[in-house]
Amino acid sequence: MSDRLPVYVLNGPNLNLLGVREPDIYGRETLADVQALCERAAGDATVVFRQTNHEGELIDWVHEAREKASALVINAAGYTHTSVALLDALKTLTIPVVECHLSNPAARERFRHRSYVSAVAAGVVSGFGPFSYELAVRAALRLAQERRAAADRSV
Ligand code: CA2
Repeated sequence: MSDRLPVYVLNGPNLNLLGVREPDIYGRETLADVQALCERAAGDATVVFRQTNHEGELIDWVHEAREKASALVINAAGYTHTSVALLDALKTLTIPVVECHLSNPAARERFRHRSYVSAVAAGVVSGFGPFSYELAVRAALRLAQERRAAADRSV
């Protein structure tokens, strides 16, 4: 069994409707499909995959990740563009954070161009549909592994 902490993949509001509504924007794959993709991309590593429609719950999970995760992938959905509270929570993390989006917010309406998550993210993956998650999980695992290697070197 691995002694490594899991990668957390947290999803914000309305992403539970993935594959059910607006397939022309967000595609036909469901959030369960995206979860399976993340688990495959993680290989031996464990993925904790969650979705909520509630800002406070998302923030509670970010706090939980502080102690229990090796890295965080987050698609905060609409809260990406609005939530200072989420930014404040993310700022308390010392683990790597990878921001992830299905669509490319920079190519959409102006109000989607600002991201409060980007300020604390090691990197952003957007615009590739569910494949964004695969790339984001791989990046998060790589960053977590680099952190472990650096910590091992310093003892
Ligand atoms: O592209 C992304 O992943 C977004 O985070 C999705 C958010 C949007 O507010 C961001 O600007 C970009 C919206 C998530 C809503 O998801 C739905 C999925 C299916 C049907 C309706 C909404």
